[in-house]
Amino acid sequence: MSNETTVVGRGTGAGETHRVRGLVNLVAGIVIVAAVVFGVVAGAGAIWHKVTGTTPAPGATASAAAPATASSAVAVKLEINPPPLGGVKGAGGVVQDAFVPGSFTMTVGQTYDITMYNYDTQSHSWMSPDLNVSVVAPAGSASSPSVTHFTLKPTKAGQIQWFCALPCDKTAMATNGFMRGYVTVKA
Ligand SMILES: [Cu+2]
Repeated sequence: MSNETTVVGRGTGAGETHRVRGLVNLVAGIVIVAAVVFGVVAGAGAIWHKVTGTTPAPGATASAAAPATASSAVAVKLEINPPPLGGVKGAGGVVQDAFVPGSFTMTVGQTYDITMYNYDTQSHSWMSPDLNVSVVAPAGSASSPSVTHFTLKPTKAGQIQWFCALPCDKTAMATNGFMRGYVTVKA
């Protein structure tokens, strides 16, 4: 008895399920077709974008070849607490931690090969987010400075701040020309 009721119930349910399933299949079919069409269009768009993005214009090829014959990197010597003072005299004649030079003039597009000598017995760093540089100068000594190389290439003109990002001489860290300063980049 309970079996028969179950069969009737199942039959009715099967009919409804069939209609619903038909609708689901129709919707699914539309979604799949739409997805395929969209995928093909998007794929073609991506390929087109890639091709146009990597195809150099005749003018671009000519200008890209120019830097190869341009002047090479300019060497810059950067010293931290150089002898004989072991720093630079600040306010009141007190010798403060300092990078020498503390300010620079550079040119857009020129590469600078910087050699940093640290005569201090603690580390410092030369950091400038706008120049995309963050370099640590490990501790050295007055007789044997640590030597660190890095390059930078300014991409835009302006007054750009640099600073030592490691905790050191508080006054120097707050004073331009000591543990912070500016790079004047000319076009
Ligand atoms: Cu410092």
